[in-house]
Amino acid sequence: MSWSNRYLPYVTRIAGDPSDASVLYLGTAYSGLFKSSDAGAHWVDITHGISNPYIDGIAVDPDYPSVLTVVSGGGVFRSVNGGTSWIDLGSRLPKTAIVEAFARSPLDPQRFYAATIGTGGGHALRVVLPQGDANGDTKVDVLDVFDLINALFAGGAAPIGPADVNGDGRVDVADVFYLITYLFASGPPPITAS
Ligand SMILES: [Ca+2]
Ligand SMILES: [Ca+2]
Repeated sequence: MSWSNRYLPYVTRIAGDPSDASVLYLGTAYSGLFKSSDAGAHWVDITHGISNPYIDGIAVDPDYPSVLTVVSGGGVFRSVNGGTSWIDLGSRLPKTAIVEAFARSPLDPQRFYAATIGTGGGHALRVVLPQGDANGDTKVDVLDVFDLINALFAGGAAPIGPADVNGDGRVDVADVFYLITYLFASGPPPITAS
């Protein structure tokens, strides 16, 4: 959707991609979430998959800018592909909380802080990714094998999620084999390094 010469929805949040100044995200009250890839000249509705169009908070991951975590009236949602698709992480905040600010911890990629009114004070949320979830979409499946191979051998970005599936402290080709064996040959499940 382009809204030039149209009614501008009530904007609740705006966020930018720290690695690309032309990429912007805009949250609105009741009209959903929009993305611009040309510094605001055009906007695309990327709400599909977010169950409530009232956008309370947007956190663009400072280390992985294609990872978005969004709070809407329907709960917390995560995208690992810049808003193309969304994973419902469930409602992790008190129902009465109204989020005023939402950000990822600078130290822990899986921890988020929400400042709220309505229940007072702030809340910490933790998005726990299972071991082996290399692409950070909260599931362990063949997409993680592709993500790992891409990162290790095809110049792709480092895995978003915990990719040391054999628990030896390194992410390398042994993890690819371990994950394939687990997924397709009844091998042992990913090991969480202690
Ligand atoms: Ca995954
Ligand atoms: Ca390993």
